[in-house]
Amino acid sequence: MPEKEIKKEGLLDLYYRMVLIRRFEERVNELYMQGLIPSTLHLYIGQEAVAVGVCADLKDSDYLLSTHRPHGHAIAKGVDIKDIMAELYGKATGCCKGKGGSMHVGNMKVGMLPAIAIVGGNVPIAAGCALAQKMQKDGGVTVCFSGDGASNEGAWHESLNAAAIYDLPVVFITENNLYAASTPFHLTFKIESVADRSCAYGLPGVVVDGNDVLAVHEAASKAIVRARKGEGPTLLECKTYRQCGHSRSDPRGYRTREEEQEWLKKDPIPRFEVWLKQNGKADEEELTELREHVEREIDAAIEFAESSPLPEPADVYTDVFME
Ligand SMILES: Cc1ncc(C[n+]2csc(CCOP(=O)(O)OP(=O)(O)O)c2C)c(N)n1
Ligand SMILES: [Mg+2]
Repeated sequence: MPEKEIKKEGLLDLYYRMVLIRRFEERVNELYMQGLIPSTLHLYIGQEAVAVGVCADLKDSDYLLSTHRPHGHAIAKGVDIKDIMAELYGKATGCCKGKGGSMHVGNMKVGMLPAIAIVGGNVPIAAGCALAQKMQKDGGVTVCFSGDGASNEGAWHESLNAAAIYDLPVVFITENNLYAASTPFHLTFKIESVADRSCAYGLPGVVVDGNDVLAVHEAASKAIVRARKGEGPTLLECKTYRQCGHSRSDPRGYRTREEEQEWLKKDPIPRFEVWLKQNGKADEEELTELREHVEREIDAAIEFAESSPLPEPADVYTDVFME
């Protein structure tokens, strides 16, 4: 693993955030299976190193655009897990007052636009946010997460081209988890990497091991610095794997159990744990303490969501249409 100069506290924070995302989703999945959470879920389990590595250097004033798989992005950007949990329960205290649900979590106070579930639909909006930041000269950066599948949408190409010609302060992150729902990467791409497309639009294309949080962090930091300096956008492709099905009730017949086992060996969390210990950055006691802290935080979030009220019927049209 490459090591960007990160102090011990920062390294432990990377670990803590990845575990928080993982355990949040595992607990949410249990609640969903018990019928306590309505709607649907797209779990981010296995991809945590991408969100955490990218967001570590962002400020609340920087923007983040997310997808139908947004819990990890939201937690990494600093959206309070109580607000996310309440949103998943459809409660009035949720980050979208219970009207968005899983696929639209976000909070502008920490720079996360409510997530957009139209595949590729967030990418032009990211370019627009970055154009605003450039015009306002506020030094802000936009990061935009999308999947391998999204990079076959026309809007993705138009947005990268526009961002490149205007040198916009945006980092496009492709989370290549090898599948777009049930469609494998190799059936929809004649090239090895999505990042190879960057040369068509004149921006740097970088490929990184998306299950290595330090590698992601190092690559994302460089792209963010470049964007802040006014040098333009970067396309950062993180090669990763979603460990669960695409969404609820996915029997995963389009991939083999052997392939899944191979990727489990590269699970970003145990991998980073080993690195932390081998490099004398943390011992088992410290990591256990962090994990216990995470459980308590999630317990509190569930309690908050369960004890919160549902939205009032009279508020059904509030915040829905532009006044
Ligand atoms: C424009 C559009 N087409 C289809 C869908 C249905 N859909 C939701 S997620 C998804 C797959 C997206 O794959 P990818 O971009 O690789 O993201 P991943 O699910 O792997 O995170 C599809 C087809 C949608 N939401 N929007
Ligand atoms: Mg995908």
